[in-house]
Amino acid sequence: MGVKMKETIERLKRCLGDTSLKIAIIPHISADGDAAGACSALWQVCDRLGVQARLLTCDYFPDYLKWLPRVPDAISFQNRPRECKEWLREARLLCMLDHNTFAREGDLEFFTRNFRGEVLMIDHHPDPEEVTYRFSDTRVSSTCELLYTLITRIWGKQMIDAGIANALYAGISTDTGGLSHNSSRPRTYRVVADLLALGLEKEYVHDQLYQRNSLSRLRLEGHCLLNKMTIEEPYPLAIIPVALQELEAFNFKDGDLEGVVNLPLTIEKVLVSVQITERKERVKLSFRSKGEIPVNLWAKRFFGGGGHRNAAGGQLTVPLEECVRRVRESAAWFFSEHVDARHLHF
Ligand SMILES: [Mn+2]
Repeated sequence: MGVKMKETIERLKRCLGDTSLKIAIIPHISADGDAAGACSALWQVCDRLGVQARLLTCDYFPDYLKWLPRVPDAISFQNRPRECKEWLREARLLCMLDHNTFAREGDLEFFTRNFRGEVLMIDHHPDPEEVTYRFSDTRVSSTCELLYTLITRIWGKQMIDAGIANALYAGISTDTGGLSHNSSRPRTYRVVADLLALGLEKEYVHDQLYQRNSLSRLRLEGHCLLNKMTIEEPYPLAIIPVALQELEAFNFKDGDLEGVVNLPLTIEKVLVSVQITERKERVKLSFRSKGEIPVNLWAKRFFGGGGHRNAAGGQLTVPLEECVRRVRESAAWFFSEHVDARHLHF
């Protein structure tokens, strides 16, 4: 831990020691388990400190994350914009969790960029924006792992109770595919071991996250694999384009396609997988890869997005077919520029 980090922790500790402080906690658009887990954990810490917090989101949390303490109390800018704006005027600390730029806060961006108080960022994506207190480390498994370190450095392990441990573990587990990727550092397992000792209810969290599928969600997954997935030979690339109409036919709810993009990578020779999903006003893209292949560069160059080396996202406001065409066309560039020639063929 560098001097600057120590100094930042001291300043942050003083700042959060003031119980008259009001804080706003904000996840990224289309919150995932890591964003929601971190927001839940941080709000629970605020509750224990007696600090008033609100969780503001530009959209809605998916149902499979609503068991997380405090997540059901989130205020959405979609249906309660006035309350969001009011809290952002009153709050003195804004906490952006699991994202590196205000640009990932959807319609809240305009108001958060013009926020007058201090800003805390806790995140693990590359190229973070400059803010007052920045904890950003691309080597950690998840924002929740980094948040654990921050909480215990500031208040000690006694700050972590079962509710906070569950939330932090939810983030670590979902961002690593159940500790399968992004989790090669011993530190991640030490954090999980600590969380277990501090009351983590691991079976409960697994059950909530992974064993509460609806029948229509599982059928949608089957439809994607059976009818939609194509292998884009000669490249070791799978794509899964899904139209809005199909989503509606399967009674789609936010979060229902979570993890589907990872499934093609279980095919031996597939090295890159792209999920292309048509939503109401845009087409969302989700990129995954194996090993050294940097799909974030592909997402950034052609699809207005970015992310991690092995997991990235993007979006376009063009029709679905046009988006699929651009993925196919730019695949030639991506595979020749960024993929080792010996992996070039399926
Ligand atoms: Mn994350």
